[in-house]
Amino acid sequence: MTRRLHVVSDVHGKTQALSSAADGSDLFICLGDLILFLDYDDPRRGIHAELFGEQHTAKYIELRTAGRYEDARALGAQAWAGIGIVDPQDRWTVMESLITRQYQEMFAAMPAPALLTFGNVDVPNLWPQFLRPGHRVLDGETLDEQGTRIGFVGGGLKSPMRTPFERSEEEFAEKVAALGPVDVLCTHIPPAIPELTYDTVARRFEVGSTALVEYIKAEQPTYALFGHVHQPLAGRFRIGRTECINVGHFNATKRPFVVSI
Ligand SMILES: [Mn+2]
Repeated sequence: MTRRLHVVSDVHGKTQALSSAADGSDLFICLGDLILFLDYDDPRRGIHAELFGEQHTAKYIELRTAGRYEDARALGAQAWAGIGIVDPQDRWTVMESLITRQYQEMFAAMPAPALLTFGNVDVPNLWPQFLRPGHRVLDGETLDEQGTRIGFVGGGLKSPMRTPFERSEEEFAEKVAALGPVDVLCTHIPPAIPELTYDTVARRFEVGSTALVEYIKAEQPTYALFGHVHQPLAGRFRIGRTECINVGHFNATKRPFVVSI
């Protein structure tokens, strides 16, 4: 029996659209990046804007877009000092409370049942308190859905962006190796294929995984589904018989990727 699968990734605060993203599906999957720190298209949205205002956020986005991460960090430190918070632990306490509020809204809107994994812009240890019945988090695990094997690996890899959930290549590769053969591979980040990792608007390469490329070559799942790159040079790429597909930037499209399995 074929089943209709809806997949979203990079939700980044699009709560309202998320609540109806599973409508008409047999199975719903979310590949992470629920939090909105910065909206590169709208300096009024997100945690940075909430803390430091639109003007500072616009400047911060400009520096990061130019690849000037150190300058962006210096500007950030200045802004924290400006609101009287200097100690990194105190900063985290403030961030955590804002992230927690976003998660409250996101998980309330998250369809159930849902299969979930983490993005690089997520804080995994804050998830358990918000999960509702029917929400299942998978990371380095495979489940059998009526004869279709679906494997999940969450998180990102170390990057100059220093996002909240970045793993070492080794740790990521271990998670991939734990999957065994699958029909559908679900990850937040793409395999390290230049067409899939290049963002045409940010004009830089995001980080992809070579462990995923090796896994796909060896196991040849039918689909490798992922998100992470918001405006990819290629939304699809073939590796042997595997169709590698970026499910799209839900924050912008407000639509799930739909596939029959
Ligand atoms: Mn993202």
